[in-house]
Amino acid sequence: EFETDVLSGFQTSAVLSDSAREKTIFIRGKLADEDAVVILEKTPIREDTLAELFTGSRLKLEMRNDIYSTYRLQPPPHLNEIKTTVVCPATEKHVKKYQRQESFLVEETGEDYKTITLPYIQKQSFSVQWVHNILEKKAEADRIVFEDPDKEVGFVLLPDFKWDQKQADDLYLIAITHQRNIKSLRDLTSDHLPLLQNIFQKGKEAILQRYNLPASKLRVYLHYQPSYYHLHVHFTKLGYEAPGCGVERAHFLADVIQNLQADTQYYKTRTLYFPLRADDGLLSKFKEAGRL
Ligand code: M7G
Repeated sequence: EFETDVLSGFQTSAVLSDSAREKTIFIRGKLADEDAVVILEKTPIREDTLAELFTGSRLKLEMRNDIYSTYRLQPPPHLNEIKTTVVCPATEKHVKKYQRQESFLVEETGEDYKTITLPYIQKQSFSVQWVHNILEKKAEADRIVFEDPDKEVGFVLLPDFKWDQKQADDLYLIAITHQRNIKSLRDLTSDHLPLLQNIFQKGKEAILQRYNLPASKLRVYLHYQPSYYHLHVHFTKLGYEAPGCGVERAHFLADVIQNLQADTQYYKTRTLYFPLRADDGLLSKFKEAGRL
């Protein structure tokens, strides 16, 4: 950890979205002449800091009425941090990802995938450089929780950048495959079962060891469509509703494994359903093809 003033020159141009309930705000702006997106998020109050919060804070009374009173509590600085994520330089696609938008459910047949989706994602998807950096230990190497280095069935398990690792209540890790040619669920066949089973098994074991959280407390799933087309699996704590992770895109890894055991072509042939935002280029492609 080191201190930096990178955000002191940030010029806000627009609020892309915010949520009082999630205590987040997504801002677009300029950082040293480059487009940037900044995400601010207040983090959960941790039980293990309560004693310090109560003894070490300044308290101002706002009102008192009968048995009721409200206060403003000013915690010591280290208990009053805001989790901050910066994307810079941000592309137009990043801005769209974080902008509040109406969404529409798309029905994608196996044929639609080949004729509409695949050509689109081949030209239009986010860079997966950050994924390669993790696999090559060029970034986040010190955050790796577990690695199986095998070229075929291996993967890296590490905290998702949505998780600050301060408390297990919002535990969020991702497992990234060493294989680089699997874009998404649609590429999977029964040939990938050893890989998927390996991630499922060893991922759960590593999380039990490191965080003392058993499999019965985990939600293990893939997104379709993902934002990044390099196969990865999400591990989150059951009961935690991660911001921006609606149910519509989630496919349980356990189901994926069973579906492939039953039918090797399952994800090549099935119709898959997922939401797309109003301004998503892929949505326009489905419209142009008369599929919406
Ligand atoms: P996804 O299903 O492709 O997209 O998941 P989503 O963001 O629409 O859910 C990618 C996951 O990788 C997300 O949970 C991101 O929070 C996480 N992620 C993205 N980036 C750029 C990074 C990164 O640089 N480091 C880490 N550790 N996680 C990231």
